[in-house]
Amino acid sequence: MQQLNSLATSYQDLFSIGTCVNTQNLRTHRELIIKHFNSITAENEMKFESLHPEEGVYTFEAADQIIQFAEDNYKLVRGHTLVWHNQTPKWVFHQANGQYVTREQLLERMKDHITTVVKRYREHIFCWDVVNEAIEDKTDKLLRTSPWLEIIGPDFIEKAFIYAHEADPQALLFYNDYGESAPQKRDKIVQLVTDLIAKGIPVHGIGLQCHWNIYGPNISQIREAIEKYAALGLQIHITELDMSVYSHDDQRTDLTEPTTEMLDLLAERYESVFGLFREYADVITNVTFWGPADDQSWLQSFPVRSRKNWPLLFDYEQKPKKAFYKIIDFAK
Ligand code: 9MR
Repeated sequence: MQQLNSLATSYQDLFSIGTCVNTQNLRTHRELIIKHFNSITAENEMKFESLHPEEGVYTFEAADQIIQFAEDNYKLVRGHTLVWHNQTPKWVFHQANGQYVTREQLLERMKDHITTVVKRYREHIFCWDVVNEAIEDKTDKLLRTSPWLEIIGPDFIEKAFIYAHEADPQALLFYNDYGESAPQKRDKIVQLVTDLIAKGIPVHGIGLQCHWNIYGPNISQIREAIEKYAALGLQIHITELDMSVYSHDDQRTDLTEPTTEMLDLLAERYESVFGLFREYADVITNVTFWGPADDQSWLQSFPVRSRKNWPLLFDYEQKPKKAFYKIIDFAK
């Protein structure tokens, strides 16, 4: 049988290729990850609730295991994520009597968390998603409601970047969000980052999550978004790429295998988005998939329960799909 080329090796002159990992798939998908990816992101193990479940209690075992894997196998590590409204334990925002902490107290807790985590992995993590998903996507407001915003105010974002930069001046610091190609949200992200740059805040990149599906967003919308982000003069990372085989409002749960049409469309979409990424390889410096293979995708049974999905390049058996061949063949 013909040997499969490595995805990461094929792209080594353009950008690094990543996958999110967890302590389970580092065992079950070990060879696949080692062969095809040269960058990894912890799927959950470096989030606030994983690292810092109680005040004064840090639990680093799982994150350390991921770092060790990266060291042993020469992988880059993207840090994910320092400040987020999700997967952050309640204690962070509350006093013993249940009331919110003060602005000063929350800033102190944020600083303690960021400093401890970023310093611990200083030698190993080349970039951090410092603030994740802070933009509001339903109304006209710029920032989504969260305890971070309510207690500290909008400058919680700049403070997070400043603390992260103090803890590791070498690390590249990213603002990371989803829905990045929709014009309204895109413009809000651009506004937020433009303001940070104008204030001299140490921000070095924009993370475009790119949780897409086989029907959209369309290529011209993605191109327009990349153009606008590139104009900010920062690096772009594609941080959580996947391509659901269902449109947004499709609720069907009957499929046990993807249809041929789905796999063809998936291949076509991956082919065209990677064509675009290659065109912008001077600003796009990392492309990370949100999972090494279909069976490890967060989209299994989410957001529709008991529904299978096939959003990645490798299938349940960890075999390459048509989409894989479409993006690895560009040199020909
Ligand atoms: O893939 C992650 C899943 O295992 C978790 O249950 C979920 C909890 O919020 O987070 C998933 O990863 C998210 C990432 O950290 C931020 N962007 C959206 C991702 C998918 O929900």
